[in-house]
Amino acid sequence: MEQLLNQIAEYKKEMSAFAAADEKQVEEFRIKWLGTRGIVKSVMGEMKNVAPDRKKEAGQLLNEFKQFAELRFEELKAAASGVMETGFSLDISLPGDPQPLGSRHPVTLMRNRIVSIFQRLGFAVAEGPEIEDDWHNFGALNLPPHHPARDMQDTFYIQQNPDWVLRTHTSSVQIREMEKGKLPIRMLMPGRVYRNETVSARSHCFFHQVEGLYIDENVSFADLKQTLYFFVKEMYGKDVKVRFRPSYFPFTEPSAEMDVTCFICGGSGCNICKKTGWVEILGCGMVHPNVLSNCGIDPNKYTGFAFGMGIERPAMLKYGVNDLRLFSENDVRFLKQFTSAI
Ligand code: 2U9
Repeated sequence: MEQLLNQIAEYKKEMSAFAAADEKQVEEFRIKWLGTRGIVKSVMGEMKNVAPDRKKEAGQLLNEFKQFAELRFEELKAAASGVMETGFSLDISLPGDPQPLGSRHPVTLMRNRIVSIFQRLGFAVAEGPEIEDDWHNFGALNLPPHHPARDMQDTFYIQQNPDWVLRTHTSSVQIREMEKGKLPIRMLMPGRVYRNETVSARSHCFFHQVEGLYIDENVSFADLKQTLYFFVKEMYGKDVKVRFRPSYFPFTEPSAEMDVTCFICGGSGCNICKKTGWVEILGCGMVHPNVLSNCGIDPNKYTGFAFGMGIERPAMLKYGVNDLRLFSENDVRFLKQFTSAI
């Protein structure tokens, strides 16, 4: 009996000291200790050699020994299969869950194309808030108090504060840049803008635009034209022709709209250009002296040009999209169709 006690103590020590590197070694442990010809079984067989008056004590001891071996086996199995104390199973060798890869939105692709052309001319990108105060959206831009653009019909006003609007153009970001007083300014303002319009295939209550602003000493209309010529050649190809038509914006004087020969029909006349052979792509002009002084810039020393263009229309033409609403429905079947390097 004493010999059995010592033997069991030795075996327990051996089992405790054993560590399995993998599940194969756990199985080897099971066969050695708990298998049909394993050590536990043969130790249990010692029962027949124990004196009758100590059989009860030996029975308890042997049962406890068997439980010890079983528990140790469970521990080794859990450690090898990565079952942690929390009960979560983690197998780091399994492949990860597949993450479906998204694609860039067509409006983002078109914005990036436009922005990258002007960046090569040294224009930096600036962003600003979509909720604006009346001054930055209208007042500073020389829009008089009763200008139709301020009408509730055209502009979303914020109920809690009549001084706040959803910006109707990104020109408000230019005003913020000019107010900082750091000149010269050569900046591009891409962003989302809001107009109170009924949503349809051709108009939406929000859309995206890119505006640009260049202010320095001696900036002229010739600089404006050359900058936009460069943009058009990069964007639509070197064979495209350009024309300027006089226009009116309260924040620029003189103002113009720029057309390019229709890149769908090449100028011969189609539905897109309404048979005129020309497509309007942007508005532009020399920054009005009132706008400069509103932002603390001396109009006798500095001049500047500005331009603005929508993003959705060129994106619709390039990608053959015929309904503006598709851009904001977030239907992945629509979105996954567009790819590009930028
Ligand atoms: C400042 C001064 C002048 C930005 C300009 C336009 C002309 C223009 C429209 C084109 C299509 C907006 O997206 S659209 O509806 N924009 O025609 N934007 S000049 O003039 C500025 C901007 C900022 C301080």
